[in-house]
Amino acid sequence: MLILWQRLRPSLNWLLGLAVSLSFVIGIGALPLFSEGAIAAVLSNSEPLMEVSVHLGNSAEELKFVPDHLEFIAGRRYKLILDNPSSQKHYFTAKDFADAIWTQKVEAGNVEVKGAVHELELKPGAIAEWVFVPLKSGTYELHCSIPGHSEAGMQGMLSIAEQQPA
Ligand SMILES: [Cu+2]
Repeated sequence: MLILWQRLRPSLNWLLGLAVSLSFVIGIGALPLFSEGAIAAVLSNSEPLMEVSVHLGNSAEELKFVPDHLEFIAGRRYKLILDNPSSQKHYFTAKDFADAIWTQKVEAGNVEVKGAVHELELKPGAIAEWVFVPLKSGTYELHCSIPGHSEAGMQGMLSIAEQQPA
């Protein structure tokens, strides 16, 4: 399953939102028919959406992510809810992590963004929801890219565990 996702990932990044037609676009011979079903299963409601929250900073203006370590399981679908309870803007910058997941969408306010995302900027009081499927297991770094913030402690770890056999 994981190997399948790893093989699919680059295609998915190019063709976000076109999951069902993917097999046709790439060529039926290149991908087994199973892939279409696998994507559909993850996108369908039968796959529960796991909600995880992370705060960028806090009301005491400490420069940290709360929590600063998040764990995901490959192949599941997540909604990561980011908010900024502090009075200054912060970034959620996780480029390698973003390359290890398939982003379905990011929702903020009345806007829904589809496509690969590597970094989000949250102004004070902002909330964003990032819906994605982790694909590649590993441990990835997270930081805020505002000068000085990472050095002051605004960094963290995002890990993706291999999917357990059913
Ligand atoms: Cu920051």
